[in-house]
Amino acid sequence: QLQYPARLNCVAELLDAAVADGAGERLAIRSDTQSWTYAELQRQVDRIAHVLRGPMGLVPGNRVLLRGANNPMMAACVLAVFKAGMVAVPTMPLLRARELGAILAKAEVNAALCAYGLRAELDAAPGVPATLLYFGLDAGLDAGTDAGDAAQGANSLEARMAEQPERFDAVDTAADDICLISFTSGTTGVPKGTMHFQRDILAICDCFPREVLRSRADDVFIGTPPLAFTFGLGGLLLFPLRVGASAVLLEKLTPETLLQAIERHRATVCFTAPTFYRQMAPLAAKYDLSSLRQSVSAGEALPLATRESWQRASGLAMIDGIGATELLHIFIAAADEQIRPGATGKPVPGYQACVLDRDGQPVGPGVIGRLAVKGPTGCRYLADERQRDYVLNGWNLTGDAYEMDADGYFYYRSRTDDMIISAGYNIAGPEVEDALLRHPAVAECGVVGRADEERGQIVEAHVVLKPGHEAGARLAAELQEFVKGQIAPYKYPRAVRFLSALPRTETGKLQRFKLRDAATTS
Ligand code: 3UK
Repeated sequence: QLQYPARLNCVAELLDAAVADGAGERLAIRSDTQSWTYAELQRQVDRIAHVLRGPMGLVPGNRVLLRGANNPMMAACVLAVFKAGMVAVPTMPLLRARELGAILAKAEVNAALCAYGLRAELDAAPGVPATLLYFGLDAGLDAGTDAGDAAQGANSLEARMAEQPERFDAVDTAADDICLISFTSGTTGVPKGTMHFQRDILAICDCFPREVLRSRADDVFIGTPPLAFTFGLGGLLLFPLRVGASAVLLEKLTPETLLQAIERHRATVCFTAPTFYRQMAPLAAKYDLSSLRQSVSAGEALPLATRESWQRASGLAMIDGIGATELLHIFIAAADEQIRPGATGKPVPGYQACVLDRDGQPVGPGVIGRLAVKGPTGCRYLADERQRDYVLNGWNLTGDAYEMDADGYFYYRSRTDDMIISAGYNIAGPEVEDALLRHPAVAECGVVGRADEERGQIVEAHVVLKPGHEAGARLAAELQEFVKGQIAPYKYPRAVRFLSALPRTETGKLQRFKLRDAATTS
């Protein structure tokens, strides 16, 4: 299994080693406006690390809140915090002041580096640290957006960087020093902070991308997940660096602009969520996607209908992978000839997985139960009692209902709490969603259980239509009949509601609780 020395600094391995090995002139990070080689990235990271130690007066172990969109400076800030032996606390760009305040307090943050364009909510957050620098200020000044910009120049990270030496020796951290506190999106209750070690950063690079994706130095990684989400941090920064490849970081993405960017940058590996693939598929014919060799889907279940439509559009067999903030990255996946329709895949080499019943006993093939995972990374909640619910005898309980087959493939069914029980039948919403997505009028859908006196719960579908289709009782009845023709008739949605959009998190996850709330309050 994976072995790391007792002392290591992940950035010494990811960046300094690459430059020492001659990768200095290779492209590391590109955006629409910038292009940094490995040597340039190293200089930026080192200067930021000096700013953290010198002008900001921080010491190893201090916690630094990070706030920025996907761009080279944000990437350099994360790496600098790791390199300086400090703890990065990345935050999602759309978070509001109150949510940021909760993170500042919970993570006992000492300092912050914040993109100037995202300062408003942080400045308004309760408990914002006094030690705070903005980056990307120049962009704001050029645009002349804000009269206060000049005054803020004193707090510019770049201005401080210019005064610093070019080389910073990575702090000699222990392999199990914490370097990252990543907050879950928190669909229920207070967000949970998950703590990860220096060696965990390398461990995720040495599992999924090496064993399943088979990433190489000539790969160009591209995609949508924010660097503040571990899906994006791994896929769009750490994985490419580990093999001397390059990453394309893009700030504002739509299905069209992602397709354009794949074409323009000749990207080879794409990371995004199922909805994006679903929306890109009908547009793909207009773009040259011949450079792509793998498309990775994660964040929520990949419906078979979506897998098929993206495969038709791109010619690529998709890699579905389940990951979690608690486990840092993907732990079950399959690529190429290992792909089995309907299955997420098999445990990524390095990880073990099994399916447990309510009492924590393993169940055999073909039985739905609770997914349990063990591997080089795992859940360590920051001061949270929910640790007891997530980890049982070293096994991580992800909250997902899964089924295994006789060959050891794992099939996602639903979130454990989302299983719909109707008239004694267990019905998994995602299966009904997959059936609905096959209907030509359906663009997006979410299926939840609605309380029902007679049946306990009924299956309720929330449907977003493609342009040119009319919502109404006729179409609802047609969709119901359609589902009955696709899967066992008892699973059909007894209620159908039409919406203009589905509620989603910044990470692309359907917020089923909002659909359920809407279902009970009307
Ligand atoms: C769900 C999936 C079915 C599942 C993540 C890749 O999503 C990530 O982390 P989160 O903490 O959510 C974890 C939960 O999301 N999920 C994710 N991927 C899949 N369900 N099929 C999938 N392929 O419920 C899981 O428990 O936001 C994904 C890498 C890093 C990540 N943090």
